[in-house]
Amino acid sequence: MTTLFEPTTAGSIQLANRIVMAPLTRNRAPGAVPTPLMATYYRQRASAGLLITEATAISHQGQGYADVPGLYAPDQIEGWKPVTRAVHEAGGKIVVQLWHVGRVSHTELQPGGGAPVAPSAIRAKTKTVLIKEGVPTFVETSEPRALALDEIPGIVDDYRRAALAAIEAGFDGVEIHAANGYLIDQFLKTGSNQRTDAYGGSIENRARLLIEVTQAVAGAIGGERTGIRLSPVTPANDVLDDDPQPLFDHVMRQLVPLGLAYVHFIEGATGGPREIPDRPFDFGALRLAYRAAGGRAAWMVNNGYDLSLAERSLREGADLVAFGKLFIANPDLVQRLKKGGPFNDPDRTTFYGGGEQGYTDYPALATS
Ligand code: 8OZ
Repeated sequence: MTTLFEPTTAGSIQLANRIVMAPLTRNRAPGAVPTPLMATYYRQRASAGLLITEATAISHQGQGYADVPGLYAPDQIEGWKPVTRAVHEAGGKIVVQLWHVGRVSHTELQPGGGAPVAPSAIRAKTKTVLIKEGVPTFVETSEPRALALDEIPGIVDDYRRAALAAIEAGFDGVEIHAANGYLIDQFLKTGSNQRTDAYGGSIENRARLLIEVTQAVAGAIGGERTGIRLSPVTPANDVLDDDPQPLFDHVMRQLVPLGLAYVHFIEGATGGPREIPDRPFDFGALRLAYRAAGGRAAWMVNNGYDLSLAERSLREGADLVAFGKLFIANPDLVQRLKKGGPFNDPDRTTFYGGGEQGYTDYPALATS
C-alpha cells in the first residue's frame, strides 16, 4: 500500500502528499526579478505536497547564471509575492531554495566585474550561462579568489537576511542549497577546499560554513521552516571529497539539534546515475545514524525516481520524494502518478531560458 499520496508534515509545514517538486533552474527571471509567468508555472504545479523553487541567489555575489532569480533586493521580494500567493490560492506549499554559487560564476555576473569567490583559488572545470546578444550561451567559469576569513560572517548574514526576506515574500520556509558543487559544497569537500584556517582541513572545519549558515537561517525563521539539500557524491560542478561518508555523518549529527523541517538528498550524480562506481555511498546507513542520534527531520530523496522506486524508498524509510524532470513536463504530476500515467516527455531545449514554450504550455490530463 503506497503512502506517496498521504498527507504528512515537514517541520511546521503541512503537506497534502509526499510528492515534492525538486528545485529546477529555468533562467526566466531577467534582471533576477521573478515574473508573473513564474507565478503561473508554480501555480500549475501546486498539487505537489511541496514545491521547492529554482535556486535563488542570496546576494549579487551569489549569482552565477544569467536570468536566475534573487532574493536580496526589494523588487525581487515583491516579484516573489505573486508566486507564493498563487501557490497558496491553489492549496499548495512552497519554499525557496537559497543559493550562493561560490566559484561557479563569471566576472560578468559579479558586482563590479570582480572574480567569483571560493574557499580556495581553484577554478571549477564547469560551465555557466551568459546571455550574449539575447542568446543563452555556455561559457567557462572564471578564475575565483579565495575568501578572506573576515568575509565569511557577511556571507552567513546574507543567508540570514534572505531567509527573512523569504518569509516577507510569503514562503512557507526555505531550503539551503548545500549541494551540487556550489559555495557550501565547495567548503565541504577536499577537492575544492585547501584552506588552512578554521574553515579548512578537518571535517569539522570544512563543515563549519554549512553549520553556521544553517544555524543563522534556523535562528532567524525557525528550524521547523528550514530544509537543506545535500549531494554527498555528485560530480556536478567539479566537486569531489576524499571520504564523504564520515564527512556527511558529521554534518548530519551537527544538524540534529537544529530541528530542521527536512533534509534533502541527491542520490548519486545530479540528473544522472544513482550509483557511481568509484564514489560509493551508503545513504541508508546515514539515515539510520541520524535517526539514532535523535534527528527527526523529514527525509527527502531525489534522483531518477518513478512511482515504483518512490514507493520502495518510502517503505525503506524515506518520508518525501522529489521529482525534477517529470515535474517540468507534467504540471499535474500527482494526478498522473496516481493514475499510473501517461507522462509528457520533457523538452530539454527549453529547460534554460525562453518564455512560455516548454514552461507553462505542457498540457494537464483532460479532466472530463
Ligand atoms: C542546472 C543549471 C544551472 C544551475 C543545480 C542550481 O544544479 C543548479 C543548476 C542546475 O543545483
